Amino acid sequence: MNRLDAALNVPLDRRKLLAGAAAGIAAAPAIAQNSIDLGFPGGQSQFPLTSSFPGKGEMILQRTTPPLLETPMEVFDGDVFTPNDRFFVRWHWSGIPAAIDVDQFRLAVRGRVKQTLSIGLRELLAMPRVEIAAVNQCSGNSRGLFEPRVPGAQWGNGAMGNARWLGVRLRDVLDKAGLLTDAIAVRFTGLDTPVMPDAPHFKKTLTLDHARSDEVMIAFGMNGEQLPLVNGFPIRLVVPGWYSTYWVKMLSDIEVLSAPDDNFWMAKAYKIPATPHASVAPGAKDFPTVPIGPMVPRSFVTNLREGQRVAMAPTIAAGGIAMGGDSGVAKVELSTDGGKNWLPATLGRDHGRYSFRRWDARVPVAGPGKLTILARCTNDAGASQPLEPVWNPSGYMRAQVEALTIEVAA
Ligand SMILES: Nc1nc2c(c(=O)[nH]1)N[C@H]1C(S)=C(S)[C@@H](COP(=O)(O)O)O[C@H]1N2
Ligand SMILES: [Mo]
Repeated sequence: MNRLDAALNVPLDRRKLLAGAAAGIAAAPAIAQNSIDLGFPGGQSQFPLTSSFPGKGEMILQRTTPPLLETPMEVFDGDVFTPNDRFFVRWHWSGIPAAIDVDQFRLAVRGRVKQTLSIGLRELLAMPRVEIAAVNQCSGNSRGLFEPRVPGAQWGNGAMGNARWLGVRLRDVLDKAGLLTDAIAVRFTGLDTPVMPDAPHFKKTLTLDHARSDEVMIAFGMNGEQLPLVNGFPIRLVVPGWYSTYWVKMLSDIEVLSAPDDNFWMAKAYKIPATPHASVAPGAKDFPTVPIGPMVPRSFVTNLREGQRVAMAPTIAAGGIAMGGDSGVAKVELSTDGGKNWLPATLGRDHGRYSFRRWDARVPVAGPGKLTILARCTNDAGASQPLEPVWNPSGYMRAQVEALTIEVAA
């Protein structure tokens, strides 16, 4: 048994320990000692930091129940893979199991299938495995930066993370059950439940073709370890290149459908304007919408903070991360003159098209005073970040070129 197998088999024999560690999920975290300013335009942008959630280090506390925890930006300067204990957390409903009995756990595969299945974890772990590096990003990442402001979780840029996901192809699991000829879509549900009895369970659906693609997987490993409970232990759906609303956590039910899914989470929530960059004029209401889908390119400076003072020098080091969305990072360029001239950054190691990619550059400094750095990513499909702000009423899909201003000392 190799090291990874050993690591991933641990939970099968240690369910008591897991239950103990997970007990904190429903408890109110201790009073935060420190806070962080996320730099939102106008209004409150100070958030507490907390280390009181199971399996998590210091995180930005957006909400306690159900947990919304954001990754501080400096974490992304460390490595292109986000440590599991700093990986962001988002749940819609607070009925989240505080422990999973790994011997009892079953994944159901039902609906328009030849044979209904109830798959245990040991069976899943024994299937052929795949590993993919992929960014998990909330549709509403960076929502707090929208101008005018929009309702919803006021995330800074840290509702995203990158991991090596290890698991089995969804297609292999579907093929075990066998699909009936009228199957057209696949719906996913986790173990979490709403608190109000008539509220809609969180359910997301992929078309059958997408569900059967090479990349879509059921993951039980994350950066070489089991998933943290709050990131979906024991298994979650991973949909590389797509926003994480589809990445159903604590996956327990796979239902093959013969008609498009009109459940609340597909038909009403997570809809974006059917416009370029999902952008409409602020205040617009009546526009056609589509369910959110693939991600788009983004890039972030991670080695400098907004407002940071640096010593005068001919050039200064700027570095950060970029993602291509649903295709690889082709280039990252920087501008210090508001987007008139762009200089290329050097790209770091390529971990695959769905991964973060490190970039580094030296930007010229004209003289003392404010210096605004713009970073723009273009992906392998030729899509690039717009300079104009993105706006829609739900605060989804922010992807414009971000500006970071530092202060060069005289
Ligand atoms: N079961 C379940 N899965 C879920 C959700 C949820 O509420 N319940 N939220 C989704 C959303 S909107 C996001 S942003 C991601 C967050 O993944 P993470 O908590 O592992 O970072 O989980 C997705 N999967
Ligand atoms: Mo999300």
